Amino acid sequence: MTIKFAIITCSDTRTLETDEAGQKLEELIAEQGWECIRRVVEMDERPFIAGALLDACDNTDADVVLTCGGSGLSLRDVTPEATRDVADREVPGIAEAMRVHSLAITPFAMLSRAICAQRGRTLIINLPGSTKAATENWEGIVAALPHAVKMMA
Ligand code: MTE
Ligand code: CU1
Repeated sequence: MTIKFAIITCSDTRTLETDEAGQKLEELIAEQGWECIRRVVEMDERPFIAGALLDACDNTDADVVLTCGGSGLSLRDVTPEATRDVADREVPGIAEAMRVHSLAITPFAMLSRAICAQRGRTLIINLPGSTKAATENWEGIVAALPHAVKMMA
């Protein structure tokens, strides 16, 4: 079963070309035999991120939208808030699993405010912004994604 992904990197400083974590997520998706249909970079502005989430959920056939970055404690970090703005309901277990997995690697994992949520038949997952952290969080949840997508069909 293929899963279609969109990636939204939330950063004031990155561009598509310098978005190393987003590029790494594309590789991790391809490794599973899945498909990335879109990758964009948005500034850390809540309405911009919410708009990009709405567009990816409602105007593409992405099953899963990954955000990358903006989930920490800096005052510019607003990705979880933008996610909540567009969410129908949260899926807390996915964020819990990311933090459980990540806390075995670094205590900084507790500083993630990431959430996961559903909008219609699309799952939104907040991942952290560094390449290392995004990769580790992905590894903590990847096994459950096919069943999650199957349930939303
Ligand atoms: N999770 C893992 N597995 N590895 C990491 O290095 N970094 C943490 C956390 N989660 C980290 C991690 C740090 S330092 C922060 S600030 C938060 O993710 C939020 O990251 P973000 O602001 O880039 O979204
Ligand atoms: Cu941090």
